[in-house]
Amino acid sequence: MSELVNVSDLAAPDAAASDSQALNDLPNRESLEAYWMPYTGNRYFKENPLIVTSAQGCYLTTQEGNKVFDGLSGLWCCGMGHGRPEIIQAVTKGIQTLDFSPTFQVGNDLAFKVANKVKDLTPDGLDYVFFTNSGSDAADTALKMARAYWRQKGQGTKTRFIGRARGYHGVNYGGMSVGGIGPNRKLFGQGIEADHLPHTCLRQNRFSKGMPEHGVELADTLEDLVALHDASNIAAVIVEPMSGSGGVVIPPKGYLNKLRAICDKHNILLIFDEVITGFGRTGHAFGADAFGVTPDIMTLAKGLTNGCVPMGAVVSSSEIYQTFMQNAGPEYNTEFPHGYTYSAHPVACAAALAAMEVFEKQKMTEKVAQLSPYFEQQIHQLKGLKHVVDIRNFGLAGAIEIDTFGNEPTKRPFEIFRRCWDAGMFVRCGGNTIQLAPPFISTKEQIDELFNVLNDAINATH
Ligand code: PXG
Ligand code: PLP
Repeated sequence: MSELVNVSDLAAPDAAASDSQALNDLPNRESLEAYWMPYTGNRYFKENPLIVTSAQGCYLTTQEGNKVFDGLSGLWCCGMGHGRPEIIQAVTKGIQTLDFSPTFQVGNDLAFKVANKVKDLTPDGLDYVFFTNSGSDAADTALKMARAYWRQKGQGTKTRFIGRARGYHGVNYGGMSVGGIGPNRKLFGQGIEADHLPHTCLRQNRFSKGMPEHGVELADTLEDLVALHDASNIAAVIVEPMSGSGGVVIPPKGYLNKLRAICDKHNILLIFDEVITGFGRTGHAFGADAFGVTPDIMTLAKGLTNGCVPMGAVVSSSEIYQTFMQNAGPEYNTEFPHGYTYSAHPVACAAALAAMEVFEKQKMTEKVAQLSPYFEQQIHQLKGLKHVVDIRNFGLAGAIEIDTFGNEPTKRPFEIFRRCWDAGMFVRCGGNTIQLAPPFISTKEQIDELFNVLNDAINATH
């Protein structure tokens, strides 16, 4: 927090005043009813609400005035900490200058700057940037881009997608279909044509530090799917270089290189969903840099604006962009009939430009690279605690897999999450795991506190 300058003249009218206001205004049960909360057990929540009213640096402040360390950087999105003055200033100025401008057939000046900056930061070969509102929109945009690309190449039968078990690509129909987390799909009926590679959480990889040794051969299952469907029917493989929501699943050594090679051999596009791995989380700018493999298409969101304004992006190779340009007829024709009202929203662009500037100037990747060995050492101290069946980590991301209670895999993680919150620590429960992604600006003392609280919470859980 020490590096943050005073924001009293920029930040929300008066954070202290709004906190005391909130204290006088604790919600009653009825006032919580109308909000149908996302990915939440609404019935439990509304009887036991957790409500945040402000945030600064690494801490959230609750309605009751308690400080909670943000051990997941929001939802993996505020790696650089909350309330960054440079970003607040840019957003404030941005909205005063241009609140909205038409997005189709007209561009706003900041959009071009953001695109150029994203192009500069992402690996060579990823050169064209299409904007979306979220990671889910980015995933669906990438899938549509892949199908349309092949169609324009005269290979319109290449429509199938291959995702991976435990993968998460957001909640829209395309992303849901290629995703591999059962509970996210089973209520929603027919999706789009997709198969799934197996995940790489092998028993012999348990308690690996960083990239696991075993499992490179699991990439060969892609050959089996190619044999089943034929490459002439497959548009793309989509994976997170490192799965986040699926429980921080780190690619085995050599695995992503092998996926890349098999995709090249069969003329299948490779899409990396970098919504979580983008912008520093791995100790490199992108997962592609961390693991040394470049995809044909990359999706981004979250860290693009440090979470403060919704925005996503799809970054494509020149070959893909040029294929659209060459096949659309007269120059005034739309080449990609796709886009959102809020694609490249000027306020989001202002946030993204400022966030990327902070990301570079404050050397965020170096901060992560410096802190992650300590994070690794501390997270593995939890080995041996009751209920702990696996611990995985990479960069400033980690997961602790918790033994299933009867046939209720999510029960203990949920209990641990609530216990941690009460002790001033936000950790995420997802499936049978506790997930951690502390802010890049965390101190070693804060990491210690995170694991002390977690240690006690796990011990106290039945
Ligand atoms: N792809 C990946 C890899 C993601 O992690 C999305 C797409 C969807 O992004 P939007 O912006 O539509 O949510 C995500 C989002 C968690 C958690 O606790 C993870 C996400 C979202 C909410 C919670 O693991 N990931
Ligand atoms: N539904 C209707 C009726 C619309 O008019 C639009 C956009 O014009 C949409 C959905 C899509 O909204 P968005 O562009 O914000 O994704």
